Amino acid sequence: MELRERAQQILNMNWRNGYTVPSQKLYPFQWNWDSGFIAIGYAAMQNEQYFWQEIEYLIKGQWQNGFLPHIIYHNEEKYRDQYFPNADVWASSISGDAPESVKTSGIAQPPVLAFALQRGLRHLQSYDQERLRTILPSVAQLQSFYRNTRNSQGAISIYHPWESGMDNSPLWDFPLQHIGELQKWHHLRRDLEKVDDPSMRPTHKDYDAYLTLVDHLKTCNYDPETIRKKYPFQVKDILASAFFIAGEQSLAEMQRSLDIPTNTATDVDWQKMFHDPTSDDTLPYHNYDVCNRKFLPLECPYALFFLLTDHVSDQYKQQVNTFLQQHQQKMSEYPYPNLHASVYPWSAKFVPNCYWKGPMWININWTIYCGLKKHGLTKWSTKIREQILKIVDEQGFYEYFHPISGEGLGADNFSWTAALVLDLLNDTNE
Ligand code: 2M8
Repeated sequence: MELRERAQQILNMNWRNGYTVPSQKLYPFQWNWDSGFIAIGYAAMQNEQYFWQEIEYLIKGQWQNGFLPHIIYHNEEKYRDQYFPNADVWASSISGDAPESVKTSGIAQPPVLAFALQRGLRHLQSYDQERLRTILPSVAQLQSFYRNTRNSQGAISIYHPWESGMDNSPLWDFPLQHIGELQKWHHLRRDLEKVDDPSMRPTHKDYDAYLTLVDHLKTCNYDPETIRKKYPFQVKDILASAFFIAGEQSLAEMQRSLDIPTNTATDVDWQKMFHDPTSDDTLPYHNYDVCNRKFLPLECPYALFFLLTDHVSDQYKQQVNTFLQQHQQKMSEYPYPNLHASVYPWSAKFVPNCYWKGPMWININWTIYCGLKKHGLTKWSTKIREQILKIVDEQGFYEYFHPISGEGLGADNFSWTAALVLDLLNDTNE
C-alpha cells in the first residue's frame, strides 16, 4: 500500500468522533500539541470536517484565562483506569478558570495551535471562513495568555517537563534536582504495562518528580501570578518560544485575512534571551533555568528551532549551515544522517532507545524542516523531508526511531507520524 494511504488509514483508525488519540493503547485522550500536528494531516487529506473538529474539540478544554491544557480528558469515565495521571490527579477545578464541560490537566504543551491552524489552511483547497472566524478568538486568547503570563521578550517559560513535550530529556535533569523532596507516585503508573520494553519509558524517579510538581502547582491553585513567585521549576524554553513567536505571526496573518484587528507581539529579541555568552558551541543558544539562574547546555537540536520564526539574523543562518554540515559528518555512518536525534549520539547523556533521551522523533525533524524551508535553506530541508519519508516507509509509523539502527520504537500507528508524513507528501515545491 502507498505511504499516503497507510497514513490516512492510521488517522482514521485513531479518530474518536471529534478528536484523535495519539495512539490506540498508550494515550487514550486528546493531547494538545499532538492535535495541532494531527489537524494538519487531516487538512493535507482534504478532510475539512475532521480538521475543524480536531481543533474545536481541543478548544473545548481551554480555560477562561486562555490557558490550553496538555490533555483534554474526553470520555474520561470510560478510559480513566487506562492512563495515569487521570483527571482526578490534576483537580483542575481548584482553578476557577477550568471548564466544567470537560476535565483537563493543569499544565500546557508547546503552543503549536496558531501555527498548525495556518499550515492546515494552506493545504485546504477551499475552507469555511466563518468556522475560522469562530475559532480565531480562542487562538488569540491562547497567544495572549502566553504573551501576558509566560513571556519575557518572546522567551517563554515552561513549568513542567511535560510542558516541553520532551518529557524525560536530560534538559530537565538539573532543574529537577532543585524542586525539593519528591513524593511517591510511581506505583500508580499505567504506561509500563502497555509497552514491550519498559526501559524505553521514563524512570519511577522521573514520575515521582513529575507528580511532585503537580502537587506544587495545585498548592498555587494554578494561578499564573502565584506560580511565577513561588514555584520551583521555571525554564525558558526554546521550542515553546519558537512556536509562540511563529504563532504570533500566523495569528496576525489569519486575523488580517478576515479584517480582524491584531495586537500580536512584534518587538521580540528572543534569540538574545537564549544566548549563552560562555558557550563555544557553533550555535551557542541554550534553555535557561530561571529559578537557578543557569543555562542548560545539551548536545541536541534545540538551537535550530529559532528558524521557525522571522526573527533570525544572517549570522545565525550561517551558523546553522556550519552546524548542519558538522552534524551530517558526525552522522555519516548511520542510515538517516540528516535526521536529528532528541539527544545527539556523541553526547554523554545519549540513550539510543529511551524516549526523549536519544531517539529521533518525526515532529521534531518536521519542525526543523519547516524552519529550514522558511529561510530558504532548502539544501538541508530537502534532505530532512526525504529521510523522514524514507524512515517511515522502511520502518513503519512509529512514535520514535533508534538513531543508530533506524528501528521504529515505542507505539506503532502513531498519529502525528502519520499526519506529518501527509503534510510532507503534499509539500513538494522546493
Ligand atoms: C508523551 O507524553 C505523555 C505525557 O504528556 C506521556 O508520556 O504519558 C510525550 O511524548 C508528549 O510529547 C506527547 O504529546 C504525548 C502523547 O503523544 O506522549
